[in-house]
Amino acid sequence: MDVVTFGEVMAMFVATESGPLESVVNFSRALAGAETNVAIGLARLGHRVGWVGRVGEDHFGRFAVAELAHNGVDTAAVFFDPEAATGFQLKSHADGGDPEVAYFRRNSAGSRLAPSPATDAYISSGRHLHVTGIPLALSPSTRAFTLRAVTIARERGMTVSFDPNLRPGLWGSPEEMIRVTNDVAATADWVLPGLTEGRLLSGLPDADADQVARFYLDRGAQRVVVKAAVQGASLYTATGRWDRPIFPVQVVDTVGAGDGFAAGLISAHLDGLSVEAALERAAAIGALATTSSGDKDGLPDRPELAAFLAEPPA
Ligand code: CKP
Ligand code: MG
Repeated sequence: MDVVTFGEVMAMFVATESGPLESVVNFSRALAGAETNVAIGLARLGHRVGWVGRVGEDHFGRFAVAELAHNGVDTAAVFFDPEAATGFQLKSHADGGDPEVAYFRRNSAGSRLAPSPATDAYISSGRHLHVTGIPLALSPSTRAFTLRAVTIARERGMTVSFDPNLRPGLWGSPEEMIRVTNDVAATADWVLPGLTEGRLLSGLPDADADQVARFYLDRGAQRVVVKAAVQGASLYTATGRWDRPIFPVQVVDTVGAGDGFAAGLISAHLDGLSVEAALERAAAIGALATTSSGDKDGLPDRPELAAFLAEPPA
């Protein structure tokens, strides 16, 4: 595998009309899960990528695995759990702003992911490990899985990217979220926080991108990319800073932009691109992810990416 990632995949029902979730009548079925979004983004670009997780032995579990396989993600390490159901979520685009999301994932099959010799071996088969903060929050066993995966990657000399993906509603307390997330971020080569996430995690509520980056560079990160929504993103190393504006696309839904961005960065790393070209690819895929209401539907294949970069929106 070029890339291995893991987490929880869910069915998602996206409102097909606008309004608060309690009023919406019609929904369309899609797939959700930050790490599966990244995996699909990479697979569509032709990289060999595997996702590790648990789903229920149920309709949503079969749907999720079929959808991953159809998109070219390796599902050999996905376990069908006979004792728990696949989680799902609802999403509605009320007028403007970020969508409203409701999770139905407590005690789900995905939250029962736990380390095993088989998953250890599977993770070892990768060159790069992509981690997000969500499995740190879901349950003690998914947290143990995350810590184990990072340890294996470190032992094997794999590169590790970490997207904090803070979901305060999934954590016991903000203090625990900040402490555990920063502990894992300190073990990664690349840390990819949003600016708002970085302010919360650094304990510097007014920090700018430079200060957030400094916080993680001081803790051992090789690269920090701070994503500041419409202000664009900045990549930092110990010796430099590169700024990248956003591509001005017609935004339908911002959910999934961070995952598209991560897929672009990892893909550029695998292809050996320059920092500038890596940021351009990340920004392009992040932008394309926002052009559809599903979290992964806007993710491009190679020809779509090339066409977008050849004629970017002005
Ligand atoms: O940070 P992003 O907007 O890129 O992440 C979106 C995903 O996994 C989405 O698919 C959702 O299901 C989730 O993050 C989550 O668990 O919140
Ligand atoms: Mg995110």
